[in-house]
Amino acid sequence: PAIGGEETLRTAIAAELGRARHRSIALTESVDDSDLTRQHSPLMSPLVWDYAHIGNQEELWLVRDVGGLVPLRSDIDELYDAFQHARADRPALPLLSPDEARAYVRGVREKALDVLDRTRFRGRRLVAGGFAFHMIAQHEQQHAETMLATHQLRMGEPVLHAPAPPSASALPETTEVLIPGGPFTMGTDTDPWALDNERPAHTVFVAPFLLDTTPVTNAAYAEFIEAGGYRRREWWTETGWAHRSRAELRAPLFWESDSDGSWWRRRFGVVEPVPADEPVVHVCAHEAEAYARWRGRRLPTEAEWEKAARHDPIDGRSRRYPWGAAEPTAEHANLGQRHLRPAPVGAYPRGATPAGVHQLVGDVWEWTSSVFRGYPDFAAFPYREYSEVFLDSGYRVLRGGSFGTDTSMGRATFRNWDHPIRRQIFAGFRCARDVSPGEWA
Ligand code: AVJ
Ligand code: FE
Repeated sequence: PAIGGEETLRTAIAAELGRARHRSIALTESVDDSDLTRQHSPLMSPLVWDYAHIGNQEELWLVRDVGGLVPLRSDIDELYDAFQHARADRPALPLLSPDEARAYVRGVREKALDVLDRTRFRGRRLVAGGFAFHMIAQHEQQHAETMLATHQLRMGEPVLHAPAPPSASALPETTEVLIPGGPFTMGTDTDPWALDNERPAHTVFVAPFLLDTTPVTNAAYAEFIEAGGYRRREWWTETGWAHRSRAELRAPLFWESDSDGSWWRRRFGVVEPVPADEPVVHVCAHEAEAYARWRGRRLPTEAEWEKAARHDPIDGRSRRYPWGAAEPTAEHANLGQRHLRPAPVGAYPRGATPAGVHQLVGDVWEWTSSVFRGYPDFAAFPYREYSEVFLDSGYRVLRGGSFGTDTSMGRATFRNWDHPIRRQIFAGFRCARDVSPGEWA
C-alpha cells in the first residue's frame, strides 16, 4: 500500500482479526465444556484444541516473530503443533481447559494488536503489505471452517442457527458452457492475501473444454444412486471402487433413506428431507468421479477450474473473483457461515462469470482431478508446514470455498486440499468434458 495507506491497512487488518475472532467465539460458546473437550470424530480435534491452536499460531507469528516479544506461554507450543500429535491423540493431551484457552487467546490477541499498532508494512517480506496478519486472520478462519465441520459431526440437539440461503432467482441459461482453449495466467504474484501455494503467477495452456454451469445437485446425485451408482463397478476407478467397498459407501455422508426410498439428511443436528436443488455436499473425490463417469463426464482439472473462474477472454487477464474485482457480498456468493447450508443452484446470478458459470465460489468446495502440487518455482513461505509438506503426496485440490469458508478466502486463486476419501469437509463437485472435434465450433 501507499505509505499514506498504512493506517487504513492497519484498521482493515484489525477488523479482519476481529471478524475471525467473533466467529471462533461463536463456534466455541455455543456448546458446553464437555462438548469442547470431547472428540466428536477421530478425524477432528476437540474444539478446544482448535481454539488454543489458533492463539498459539498467532503468538508464534505475530507476537514473537513480527513483534519480537517474549512468549506468553512457550511451554504449550508442542501441544498445539499439528505435526506433533495426530488428531486422534489430541484429547488425551494435557490441553488448556476451555477457560484457560479463552484467557490465552485473549492475552495473545492483546499483544498482537499492540504489535499491529507499531508495525510498518514495508521492508521485511513477512510483513510487507500486511502479509503475516492476513495469513493469521486466514488461519483462524480456516480453523473456523474446521470447527464448523466438527459441529456437523457432533451428535445431539442443534446449537447453531442461521437464516436460510436465498432461493434460486435465475437458473443458468444452459447446463454447460465452452471454455475456449488457449493460455491464461494461473496463480498470482501480487495478491496481498495470497498464500505461498497460490504463487507465482504463471501461464498455463488449457485445451477447450465444456464446464457445467452449476455444481451437481442432490437430485442429480440421487439419480446416480438410483441407477445403481454405488453397485456398478464400471463407473468407479480401481482405487475408488476399493475404497467404496472397504468403507461401504452407499450415499453421501449424513444421508439416510426412508423405506419409501426418499432421502433424509442430518445437518447440524436437524434431520430434514434432502433438498433437490442444492449442490450435493459431503461426497469424497471417488464418489464425485464415479458420478461424473456415469454421466459421461469427468472432474475439471485445477487449471480448468481456475481458468473458468478467472480468465477474461476480452482483455486476456485473470480476475480475482468469477464476477470481477468486487469484494464478495451476500449477493455474490454463499460464503462466511451466513447460512449453514449450500444455496440452491441459481441463487447467485450476480456471482456468475461473464460466460455464465454459476456458484464457482461459495456453497460447496469443488473436487478437481488434480493432485496438490507446487506451481513452477514454488517457494515455501513463511513455513514449510503450511503447504510444502503436503505437496506431491496424493492430496487432491479443492476449489471455490463453501458456505463455511470465510470471504477472505473467496478469491479464485485460493487452493484447498485433502485426501480424496474425505467426506466430512463441505465438498461437492461440478462436471466437465472434452469438446469433441466439430462440436461447439
Ligand atoms: C488448507 C484446509 C488443508 O486445515 O489442514 C490450518 C489449513 N493449515 N492450519 C488444514 C491449515 C494449518 C489446512 N487446509
Ligand atoms: Fe492450523
